[in-house]
Amino acid sequence: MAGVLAMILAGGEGTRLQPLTVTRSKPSVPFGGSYRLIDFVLNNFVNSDFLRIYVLTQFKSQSLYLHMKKGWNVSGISGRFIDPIPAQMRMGKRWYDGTADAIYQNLGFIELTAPDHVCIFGSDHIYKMDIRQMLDFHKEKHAVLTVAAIRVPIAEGRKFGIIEVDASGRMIGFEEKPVHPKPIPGDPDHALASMGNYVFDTHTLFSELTADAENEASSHDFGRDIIPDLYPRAPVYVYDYGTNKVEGEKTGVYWRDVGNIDTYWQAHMDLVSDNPPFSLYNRKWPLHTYYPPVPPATFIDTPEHRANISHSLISAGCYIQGSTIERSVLGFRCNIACGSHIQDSVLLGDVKIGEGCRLFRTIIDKHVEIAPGVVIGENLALDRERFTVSEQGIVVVPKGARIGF
Ligand code: ADQ
Ligand code: ADP
Repeated sequence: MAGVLAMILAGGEGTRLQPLTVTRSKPSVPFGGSYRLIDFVLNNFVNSDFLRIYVLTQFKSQSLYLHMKKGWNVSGISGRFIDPIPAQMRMGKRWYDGTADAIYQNLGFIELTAPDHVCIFGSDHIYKMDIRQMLDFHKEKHAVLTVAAIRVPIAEGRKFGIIEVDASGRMIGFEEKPVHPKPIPGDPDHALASMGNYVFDTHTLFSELTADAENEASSHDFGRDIIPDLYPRAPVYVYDYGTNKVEGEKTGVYWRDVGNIDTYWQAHMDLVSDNPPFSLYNRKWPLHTYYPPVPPATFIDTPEHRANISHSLISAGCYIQGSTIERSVLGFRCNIACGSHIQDSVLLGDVKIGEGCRLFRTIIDKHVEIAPGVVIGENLALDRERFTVSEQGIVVVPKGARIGF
């Protein structure tokens, strides 16, 4: 697949995920115990056999950079690379304006690799996708641009680019984040949303981005400017993600935008539900990430309390003494003292919980220490005074906090 280059947009500020994005960019937010958000798109490329990948960073990129260096270092094998590119003001003294400008400022890297096709993908979503199938579709249709799309409930339509297609799959309408999203004909409850993943012919990408850069009225964004301008005058096609088949997968397609605390928490609850709609166990689609050198998770009964764990994901390096953990996800190196009860919660890693604590519907960021006997998530009025509480009542304890000392 020498003709394909991947450019991953990983500069997202993630303001709606605060406080998880106070020190790190959205793509480096930990997810699912052992992973970071960026891992899912990287695994999609690597498992599709595409190994020429640039990752464009901008905001608060140190944590992302470190994760990539430790977990995704394939440089050195000729022709294969996964390289982070920091924003470098190559086009003058300014950061990236929009997603199209992020690519425009790095066209030089595309010239260096001279691909036939450039895949421009976001890095904020939980999903699996065999990208080869999207590329095949793009070639079959002789498209200059192909946009991946998924059906979403009409009420969520205003968060996305909303697409209209003709019977052949050609784009005939596109509105970025419309106030009144158009439903799919014959299906009034759903709209067709752009997943923010694009396959471009290199030539078209160059000419469109160069013209856009000269347009002072443009915000230099794929969704707001490039796509609406291109589809009426050139063959832009829409790839239906619902038809994508990942080898070894037993569930249907799953795609989640974890843009705010509630959707981030809900995607974790999906992982620990009775029949998880997203599997971490498909050996044909291994989910690579960085694993720290820590021992296996350890569970110990104490004379007074049994360790009682159900419907939970517990990462390596955790040490759990005589506590109950239900429907929760624990990242690396969580230490839970005896007599605690953790339910419907997400601990990002390096968290220390004292004896007899109770956590309910709580997200705890890294490096947090909680004193014995602290209760979080049962009295939201009190929690609002000390923590961030989401619309749906999920409490978030920020990174590095020491609670109850
Ligand atoms: P949004 O998700 O709102 O809409 P945006 O915030 O631009 O789009 O983020 C797209 C991707 O680019 C993300 O992965 C983000 O991390 C990254 N990114 C954002 N700004 C960046 C910058 N300056 N430099 C580098 N990377 C950056 C888009 C589309 C919609 C589509 C949704 C799907 O515009 O049409 O429906 O994605 O979620
Ligand atoms: P994360 O919570 O994203 O894993 P860590 O706390 O493990 O972040 O730190 C990862 C790296 O990110 C650190 O080694 C450090 O280099 C950088 N980092 C974290 N927080 C900050 C900060 N407030 N300012 C600058 N760099 C930071």
